[in-house]
Amino acid sequence: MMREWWRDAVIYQIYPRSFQDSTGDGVGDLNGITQRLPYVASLGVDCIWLSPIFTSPQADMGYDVSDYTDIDPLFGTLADFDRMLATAHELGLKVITDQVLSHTSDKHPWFVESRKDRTNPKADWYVWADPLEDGSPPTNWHSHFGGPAWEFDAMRGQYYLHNFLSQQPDLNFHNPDVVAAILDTARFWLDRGLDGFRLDTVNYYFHDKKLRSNPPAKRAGPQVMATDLYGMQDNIHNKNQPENLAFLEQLRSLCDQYTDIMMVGEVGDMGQRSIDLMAQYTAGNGRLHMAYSFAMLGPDFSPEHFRRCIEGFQKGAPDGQPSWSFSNHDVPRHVTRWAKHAVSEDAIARLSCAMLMSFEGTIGVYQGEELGQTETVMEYHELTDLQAIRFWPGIKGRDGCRTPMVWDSTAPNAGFTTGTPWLPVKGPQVAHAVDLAEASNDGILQFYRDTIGFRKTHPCMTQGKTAWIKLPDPLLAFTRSVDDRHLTCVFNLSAEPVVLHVAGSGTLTGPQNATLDADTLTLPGNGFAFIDHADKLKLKV
Ligand code: TEU
Repeated sequence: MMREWWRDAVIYQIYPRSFQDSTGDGVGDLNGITQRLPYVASLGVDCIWLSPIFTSPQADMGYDVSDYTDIDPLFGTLADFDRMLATAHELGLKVITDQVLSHTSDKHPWFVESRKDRTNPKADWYVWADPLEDGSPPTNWHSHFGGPAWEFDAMRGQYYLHNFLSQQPDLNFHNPDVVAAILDTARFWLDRGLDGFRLDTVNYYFHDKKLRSNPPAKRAGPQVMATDLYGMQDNIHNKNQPENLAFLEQLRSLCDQYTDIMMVGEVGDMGQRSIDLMAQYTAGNGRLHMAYSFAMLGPDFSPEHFRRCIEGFQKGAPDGQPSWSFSNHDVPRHVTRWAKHAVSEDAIARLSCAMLMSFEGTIGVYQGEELGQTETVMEYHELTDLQAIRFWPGIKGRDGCRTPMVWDSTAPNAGFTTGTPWLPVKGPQVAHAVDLAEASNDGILQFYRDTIGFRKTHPCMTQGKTAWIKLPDPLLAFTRSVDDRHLTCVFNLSAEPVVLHVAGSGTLTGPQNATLDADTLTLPGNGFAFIDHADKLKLKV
């Protein structure tokens, strides 16, 4: 069988609101994306993932959909979408969209009808339940964005479930009509020529039909973005239900009626459980093709952590495919997040790129990451993310990683818009603008291009099996091998230089910043090395 395209892919995430505005309304759009696709292709990536572009009141920036089969006027029209898709395909880029199926917007006509009374045709399309005797919500479930996961609706005299914002009511997947309607929306996009889906909150589709309350957390886990109560309970009844898997099998069969479609699911959970779930959701060949992990989106930058993520997944799902990212639209950008381990922003940007591209699995790059972009410092009055507004200043929210792409340091708003940008464009970010990066042949942008190119041309970087090399902190090292070709990858996760002893013969290859002198490998702070070798190679500190 031909190796599937997505296995070796680098997927570039575009956050459409912030990529390129073509109308001057301050919000990015599809025509803006189309205009910038040659830049995206120039990075050497294989696929773009578009955060939601569907009709939406934008309470959660498009993750609250009110029409699954149309484009929000903010972003353009279906014709603009078709043009964008055709242009991407001409450039050799696949396109996947973010499908937010677990919940809709409270403005979706399905919900508008559902909330009217208890007998309308959509009455059972959402998760409605009576108040307890004392008027309190039916279960103790917490919303991921804080507070109870239930909102009382006076019109029906009942509560509805929302695992996220109250503007995002959860669909009732136990209802076969809902499942059929959702499958229809997927068919709509596949018929238009889309290459696959990034499935938002893929483990939240079903809830416990018996509406059992969650037990208290055994141990309050480290949350990437802890909200007030969410980590306090073991969220076993509002998500991760076995029925999720059966639904994914249905969606997969639909996708399999088309050619080369890929489903990557965002498995929202923390710690080891997220790794176990990723394994479950990709097991066999009939569910997700790939699981998108949160595991590397947190503060942990220890070699042990990266090893546990990758090894844990491989043990749990030997045939499954993980998708690793260091940044996305929900977490602080990694150059800022991992700053305390950095020699400089530049050095940590290079080290993390070298590491990420060498991991076994599919790789995700978030727009701006290829410029070494940093988190934007936000003022309270500039916030748009409802989660941030609610929890400020304890949680700084997600606006700081969503500020506009910076294209041209000499243009107003760095060339993102001629109008007023929906989030501010600030000096520290403009310092990373594309025009400045393009003017230098050894900046971060060129480094991403080179490293992605290296990954593409060195079979060990994509297809190599990973064998771990035990070295003390702060070193992360492994060898990736295809037949008798070996590539040893060594990373120094600290700001202090490290000297290693090498037994065996090898040569440095790919992007370089270390020296290999006879049997001595010297890594600067945040240094890395790729060593090609035919025979065994031993590393010792
Ligand atoms: O995120 C799901 C999710 O679980 C995140 O809230 C994540 O846990 C958090 O941001 C970091 O721990 C997806 C989307 O990526 C996010 O933008 C949406 O707000 C959310 O779903 C609801 O649709």
